[in-house]
Amino acid sequence: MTETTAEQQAERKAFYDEIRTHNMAPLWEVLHALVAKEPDTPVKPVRWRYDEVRPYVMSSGSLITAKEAERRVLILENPGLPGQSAVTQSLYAGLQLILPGEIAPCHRHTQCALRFIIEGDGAYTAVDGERAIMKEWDLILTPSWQWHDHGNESDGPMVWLDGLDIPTVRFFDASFAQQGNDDYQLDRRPPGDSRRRFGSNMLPVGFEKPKSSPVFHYPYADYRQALEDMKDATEWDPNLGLKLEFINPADGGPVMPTISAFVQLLPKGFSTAGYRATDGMVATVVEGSGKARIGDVVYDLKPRDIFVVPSWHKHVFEADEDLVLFVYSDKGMQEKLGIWNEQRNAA
Ligand code: GTQ
Repeated sequence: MTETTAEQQAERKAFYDEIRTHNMAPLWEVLHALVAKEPDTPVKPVRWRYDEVRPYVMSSGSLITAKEAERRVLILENPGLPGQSAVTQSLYAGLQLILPGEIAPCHRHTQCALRFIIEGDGAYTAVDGERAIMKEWDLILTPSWQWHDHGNESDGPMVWLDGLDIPTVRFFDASFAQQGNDDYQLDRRPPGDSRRRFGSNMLPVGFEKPKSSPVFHYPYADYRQALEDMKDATEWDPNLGLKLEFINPADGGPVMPTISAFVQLLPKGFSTAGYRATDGMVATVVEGSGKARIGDVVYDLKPRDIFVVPSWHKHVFEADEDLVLFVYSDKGMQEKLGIWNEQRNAA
C-alpha cells in the first residue's frame, strides 16, 4: 500500500473539482463499486401480508373510480428503492382493484404487463380484441403495445397483482403510450380463441414468431393440473422443488421478452437447499403455507401474501403443507443478455 500524503490528497481533490466542471470524474475512485465482485443490490427483502394490505386496496375503491384513475392501483414499492415505483431494479408490482360495473379504459404502452388474479372471479381483461374471463390464480399477459382494457361484470370486487417492466422501459427511455378512442374495444375474437389456436403446442406454418406468447391466458385449472401430473413423475430438484416456467410456445422462451413467469410446487415437508440467482423475484403464495428464509429474514407465508427475493440473496423455502408459489422475474431478459447466474446448494 502506498501512502497518500495530505498534499497529494489536496492535489487530487482540486483535480477532481476541476474536471467535474467538464462533466468528468476519476474512475479509480469508484471502480470497485462499479465493477462489483458480486451483485450488491439496494433491493431489500419485503413481504406484504394480504390481510394487512387488503383494507387499503378496498378503501381505494371509494376514493376514486377505476375510470377516473385509468388504473386504480396501489404500487408495491421496494423499501430499498423509495419513490421509484419499483419492486426490484427492473420490475414493478401493484395491486389493482376493479369493482362490479367498473371499467379501466382501453390503452396501450410499450411496457409489458402480467396480471395474476389474487381475489375474485369473472372480471375480464381484453387484449387486442379478445376477452379473457379471469378467475382466481389465472395468469393473463398484456404484451408490449397491445390494446388492453379491464372490466368487471361480476358481482364482487376483483384484485390482481400487476407485474410490469416499467423500470426497465424507463432505463432504456423507451416508453410510448396511447389512450384508446373508446373506453373498450370491440370483441373481434371470442374468449379462448388464442388458447384454442396456439395453446396446443402447434403453430400455423409460416406464422411469424411473436416476441411475446400469443397464448395470453394461462388458467389456473390447467397449470395446476400440470403441476399435479408432474408431481408423481418428477424427481424433486433439491434447490427448486418442482418449478415450471410459463413459456411462449413460438420459441420456448419466456412469456414476454422482459418478464419471465413461473409456478413452483414444494410438497409438504420439503425444504429447498440454499439457492440464489441474479434475477430478483416477486412471489405470491397460491396455496399452502410455509416459510421463506431470505438471508437473515424469515417470512411465514400464507395464500395471497406477496414477497420479494432480491438478486443474489440466498434463500430457502420450507413447505408446511403443499406450497404453490407464483413467481415473476427478469430471468429471461438476463439470459438474453448473457449475464444470468445462479448458485445451487449454497451453504
Ligand atoms: O393495467 O395497464 O399497475 O398501465 C400500471 C400501469 C397497470 C395497466 C399498472 C398500467 C397498468
